[in-house]
This record gives sequence, C-alpha cells and structure tokens, in this order.
Amino acid sequence: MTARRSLLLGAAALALASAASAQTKWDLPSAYPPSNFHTENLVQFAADVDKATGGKLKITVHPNASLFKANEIKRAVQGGQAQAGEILLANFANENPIYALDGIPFLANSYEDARILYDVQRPALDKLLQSQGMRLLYAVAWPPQGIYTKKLINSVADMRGIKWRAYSPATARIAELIGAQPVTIQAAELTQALATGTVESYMSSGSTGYDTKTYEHIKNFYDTQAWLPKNAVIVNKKAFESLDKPTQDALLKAAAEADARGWKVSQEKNEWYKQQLADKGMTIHRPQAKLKQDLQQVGAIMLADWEKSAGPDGQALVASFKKAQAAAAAKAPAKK
Ligand code: PCA
Repeated sequence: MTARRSLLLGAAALALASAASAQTKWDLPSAYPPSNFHTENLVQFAADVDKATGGKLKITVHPNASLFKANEIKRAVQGGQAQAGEILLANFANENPIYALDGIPFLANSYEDARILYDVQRPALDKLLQSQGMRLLYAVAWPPQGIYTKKLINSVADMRGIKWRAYSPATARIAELIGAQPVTIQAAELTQALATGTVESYMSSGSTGYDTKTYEHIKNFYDTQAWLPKNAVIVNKKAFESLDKPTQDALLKAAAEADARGWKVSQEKNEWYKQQLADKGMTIHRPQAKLKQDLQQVGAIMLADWEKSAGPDGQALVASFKKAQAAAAAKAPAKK
C-alpha cells in the first residue's frame, strides 16, 4: 500500500516536472525603445503567444539593443544565442540585396506600394532566411522616410559636406551620392550622436525623430516620403522546429496578427509622429520640386545598382512589383 502510494506520488511529481519542462522560454532582442510602435507590437505579440499556448511558450522582448546591438541581432538568432529577434532588413544589404529591396528611394513610397512590395518580396525573403537557418515570422514598415536637417534645403546640393547619420548601407550610399559625410549610427545611439554634434542631419521616419528627441537639436523635417523600410521578426529554425505543432501554429497565428496590426498602427501613427515633432518646435516642410527631383534621381541610380547586384531574380521581383503596383493603381483611379 505504502509502496503503491509512493509510486503514485512519484508519477504525479513526474507529470508536474514534465509540465514545467514543457514550458519553453525564448529571448527576443530588438533595437528600438519600449515606447516605439514596433516594440509595443512585439510585446503584444509575445503576450498573445503566451495566452494562446497557455503559458507554454514565454517570449521575453529585450528592447533598445539591450541584449544585442541592432546589427548583431540577426547573427545571434542564426547562431541560436537568441531564439528570435527583430531586425531592420535593410541593414543586411551586404549579405544579399534581397534584404535591401525596401530601402531604395522612391521605388515604393506609400503604404499601399510598400505593402505590395512586401507581398512580392516576402517569399524570396523567407527562402533566403531559411537558407541561413531562420524563418520569417512577420515584417512591418516604418513610416515614410524624410530628411532631418539643421539648415533649410532646396536641393541636394544644399546638403553637400553635411555630417549625415546613416543607419544602413543604402542610407550611407545616399550620402555618397549627394556629397554628404556619412557616419553609421544605429537608433539606440542617435540621441547621443546628436547631442555631441557627430551628426547634423539624417533620413528616417517621424517615429525615430520622436523616439530620439531629435527636435532638441534639429529644427527641420522635410517630409519627402522616400521609402518605407521594414523591421522583420525572425526565428531560429531549429528553435521553431523543436516546438510541438499546436505551439508552432499558435506562434504563426499570433505573428500573422502582429503583421496586420503593425502595418495598421504604423500608418495611423505616421501623422501623429509628425504632429508631435511640430508640437516640439520643428517645422515640417513639404519638399520643393527640385529637392524631390534630385532625390528621385538618387533613387533611380540606386535601383539600377540594386538590379545589377541582384541579377535576373532580383529584376524579376522589381518587374512583378511594378506589375502589381500598376494593377492596384488601375483598380483605384480615384486616388490622385
Ligand atoms: N527608423 C530607423 C530605421 C528606419 C526608421 O524609420 C532608424 O532611423 O534607425
């Protein structure tokens, strides 16, 4: 009797232990501050996964580049030091041009076009990540990119020699093409760089201008709406495959929801961010025709370079984007 009871107790303890060990804990490094809309979306995603799996998969979001620096996150996920992570795709242009398709000025410069570009880019992106031992969970666009400058500008000639903060190879290339002096600084270090005068201008969204309190140092934002780069949330393939099927499904479902929610919030907050900048004393300029033309020329050079480096597969992607873009425009002729 006693032996049997202790056997039963033993079994119960074992069941408990295996329930506890069935809980999986993941780290998810990201590079932007907790109040940024991407980070808020990530935290919501993690909470949704927790709920849908009954606490079986716990994802801890580490914002603000606190666990890994922005450009180290991808390698950390690839190597399994972090099971998942959020990256700025355009940062990895030098590994493969596919990553940088959304960083070309004026290729896709509205939310509608950015979404079309994403749909075209996504299968290639996921394939590429899979070949590196990862998977794409979701991706969300930043608001359109404009120019922060201390001085007033009417054309790119006015930016010659200016100290320009770049966040990606493409934004460094823009500096090169317009004769500015690029220095690569990730968002987490931008406030500091502005304070010390390391940079006096850069291109980014209203979101990053707001997050970094750029308005304390720079008074002009030119709303050029040049492109919408994306953050992508990626997962280590082995970590994903080690989950049971219901947990995998719950993760993918929450990711699809985070994708849709993120794009919606990005678009909704775009105007809000610019209003905040204005409220903090910045002037939001509509770029003059010359400045826009100059930047479009920069974009055309960069697209030609991109197509050259991406080869026929890349050219096919651009072609299918343009086709889908034209089809969407034909369906919505009422819009300008
Ligand atoms: N903010 C990020 C990338 C694009 C954006 O809008 C940054 O400036 O680092």
